[in-house]
Amino acid sequence: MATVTSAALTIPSFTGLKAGATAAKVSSAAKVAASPGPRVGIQASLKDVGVAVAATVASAILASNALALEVLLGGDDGSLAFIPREFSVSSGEKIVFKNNAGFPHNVVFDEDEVPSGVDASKISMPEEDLLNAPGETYAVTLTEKGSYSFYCSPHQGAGMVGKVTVN
Ligand SMILES: [Cu+2]
Repeated sequence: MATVTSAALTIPSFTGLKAGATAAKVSSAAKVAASPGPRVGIQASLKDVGVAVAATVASAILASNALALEVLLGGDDGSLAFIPREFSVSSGEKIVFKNNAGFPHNVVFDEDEVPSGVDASKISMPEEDLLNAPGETYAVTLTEKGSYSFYCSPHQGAGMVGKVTVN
């Protein structure tokens, strides 16, 4: 079940969305947003939304367990950031980090900021491994509940860091 941790959830605009196959995906995913409050758009079709999402998503957007949560590496505006920067997932939910702009990027979990018993190296990309092309992805599934911090090793100094809470 999806949970939304931030009351200030922003909703990506789907004005740029093309009709057709992607629209079908969005409507089936929209059922997930069962909680009261703002309606939550699912970012299953991020590639078609582009700029609107990069500009508006500052918080978590969650999919059901059946869907992967997509996190962009780099903003369309050239910002060196994970978008969203902080988010929550359910235990076992897949997280897909997708190269967007400003690459090369990678995804490295901080060994000091993962739940005890979790081996950060097993959920991280190797530090020397980089996503170099647009659309390349790195997927990870976290099962141990708790909070995890991660960063992009080439851009950690520029503030490209993020945090995921596994519920
Ligand atoms: Cu980076």
